[in-house]
Amino acid sequence: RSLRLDVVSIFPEYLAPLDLSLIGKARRDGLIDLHVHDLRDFAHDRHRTVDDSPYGGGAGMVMKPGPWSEALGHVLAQGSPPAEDHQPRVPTLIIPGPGGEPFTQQIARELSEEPWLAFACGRYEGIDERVYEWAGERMPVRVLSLGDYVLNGGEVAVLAMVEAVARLLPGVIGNVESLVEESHEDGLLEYPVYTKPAEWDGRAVPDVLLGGNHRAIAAWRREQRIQRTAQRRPDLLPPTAATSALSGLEER
Ligand code: 6GU
Repeated sequence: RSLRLDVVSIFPEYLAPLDLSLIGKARRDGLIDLHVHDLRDFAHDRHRTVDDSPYGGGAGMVMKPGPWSEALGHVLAQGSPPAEDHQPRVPTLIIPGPGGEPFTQQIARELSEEPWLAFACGRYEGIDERVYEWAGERMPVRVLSLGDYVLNGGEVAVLAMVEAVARLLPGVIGNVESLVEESHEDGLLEYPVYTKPAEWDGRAVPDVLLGGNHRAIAAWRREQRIQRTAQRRPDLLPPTAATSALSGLEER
């Protein structure tokens, strides 16, 4: 089974990195079937116009609905071959945007279990709201944000989301163990890692890691994960009483 991906953008070249590295290998191995579409191919005027000024005034330009419905209609039509049972198959449409639901590891997991994902990359001040309605009447739609900052368009977000999803597909990452012992898979950040030499620049690798006491190493790593999460991402931890108990810090 392979994951079909369709991406619609006015900058299809922005998606070129998906030819590289692990994702490129997954495509060559047939695990990912990626199709990038140029939104301007679905604008039929001389200048291939995809944007216009906002009704009601305001800064910037808004993406016109017509090219979007044509592009998404094209994706729907030439998408997946008809299923055995003749049930119409549709992609889940992801629209990246800073106003979306936060994209998390859990969402990456959910998306990695679907057969077909489409991505609509907005630019400018956004896409005409009626496109969300039109698409929502035809396929599941999720508006997803990478975080609380603003990018110029959805393309970089699609690169991040496709990478997060693709590496969860069976066969994309050789070492399956490296997938479970990771930040955000179990709610704690990762422990610090070290390699040779045992002393470098006057800095020693923590003794416990050189000792070969696997119980002690596991306990040290767990403590490091809790400390690190408390310091950098306190929002990920349960309320403090529970945390102190977890960490063995409670007063006796
Ligand atoms: Cl998903 N898109 C855009 N345009 N900006 C963002 C974002 C997405 N996530 C954070 N900022």
